Amino acid sequence: MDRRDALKGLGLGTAAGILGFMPQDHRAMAQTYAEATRGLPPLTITGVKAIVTAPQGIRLCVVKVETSEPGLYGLGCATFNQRTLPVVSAVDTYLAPFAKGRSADNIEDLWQIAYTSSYWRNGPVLNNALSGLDQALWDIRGKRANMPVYQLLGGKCRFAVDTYTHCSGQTLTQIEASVRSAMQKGFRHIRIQRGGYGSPQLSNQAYFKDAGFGSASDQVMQVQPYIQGTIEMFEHVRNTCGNEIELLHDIHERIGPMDAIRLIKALEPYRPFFIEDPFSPEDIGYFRMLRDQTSVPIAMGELYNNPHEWTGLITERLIDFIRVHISQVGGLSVARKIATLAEWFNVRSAWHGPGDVSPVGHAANAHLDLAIWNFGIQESVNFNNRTREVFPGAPTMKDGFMHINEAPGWGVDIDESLAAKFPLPEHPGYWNPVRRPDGTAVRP
Ligand code: GCO
Ligand code: MG
Repeated sequence: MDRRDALKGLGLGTAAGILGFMPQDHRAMAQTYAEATRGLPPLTITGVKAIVTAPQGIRLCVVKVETSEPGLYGLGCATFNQRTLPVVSAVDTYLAPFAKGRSADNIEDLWQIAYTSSYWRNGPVLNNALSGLDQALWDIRGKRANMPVYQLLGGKCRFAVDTYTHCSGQTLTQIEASVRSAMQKGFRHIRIQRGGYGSPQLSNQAYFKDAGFGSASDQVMQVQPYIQGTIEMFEHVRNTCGNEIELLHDIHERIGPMDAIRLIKALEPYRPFFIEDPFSPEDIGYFRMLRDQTSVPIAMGELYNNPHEWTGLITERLIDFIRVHISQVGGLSVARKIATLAEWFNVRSAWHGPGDVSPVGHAANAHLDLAIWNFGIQESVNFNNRTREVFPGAPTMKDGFMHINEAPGWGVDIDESLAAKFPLPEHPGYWNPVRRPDGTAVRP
């Protein structure tokens, strides 16, 4: 036998050995696993659908996942207020047939294969659809285990979720009154804004309108009046409401990076709890420059969809609060990984929690808030009665703390027939254009 035959023989022998070992023993091991888990009958997904409703005029989207166990279903938030209908299509036309018949037990596996089922990924529409499926599976898992989801994540690190509320006004006196009212309600953290984002009411040079550029409904926003007005606002609130209250502010990416750095440095004497969205996601490269120039804590993330947007900011310690919108990053399964990564760099949570998150999504925020050590602060909820009737068990507020409904899963349900009574508004939900005096579009 020559050398080549010998090697071939060895190779074939080895291959046969491996193959011979694998199928038989591997199948035997799988059989053992199935026997070991026989107590829990395998649960399969039998239905996935998007439910849209607008009890507060904001477009909410929730995904309902039904299972092979009669009556056992889960809910997940998939709310993308500005593009709701593409999310509905992503759920009903694509995710539903993909997920039906698959195991409802293996959440991470289903998340991973659904994530790549579109090949192109990490965008807002598909991430929201994925979040709806993911959060619904966590809801089901909690109901099956007869535990609130935070218990599945390791139990509580705090008795309730501390929150911040929004205060704003057109004038300093109005803002002060709003802050005093919030303090009386027990809030210890207050976001202060002078009018809308970028204080457009302080702008008066809408030259583009005189020139017939853009649309009459486009809003003008000048940089310096906003910067000066914000500094005045912090000074006034500190002078009138004291130094104990924690003050937050959202720049909402309305000014250029160097203007944002200048503003934040000017606010340092007023001790902001955090300044949010100093830059657009496209200007992520400025965070290091900001970090080198000020100790003001920074929050960023509500506009993020792609892991490359948050990973570096966390691992390079360039922000203090990670503020992703959990359904925009793909659901609880992603947010808990972000929280775990962030803990090692002492970056704390401040999940996005505005009106355009469903009560299911707010519950997911709160369950994760309860279970992680590196909790920072949570944007508070402000549901009207209609919303609470559509979503029984929605989180509640008391003395500035958010409380969840201590029930299996998220503790939030949906009354589908009532939800149908609050259809989406006709208007598609565009974010209206904001322009500089010369008409240049401002990133909102
Ligand atoms: C916040 C956000 C919101 C967003 C809104 C966009 O900090 O809560 O900036 O106000 O503007 O969620 O739809
Ligand atoms: Mg914001």
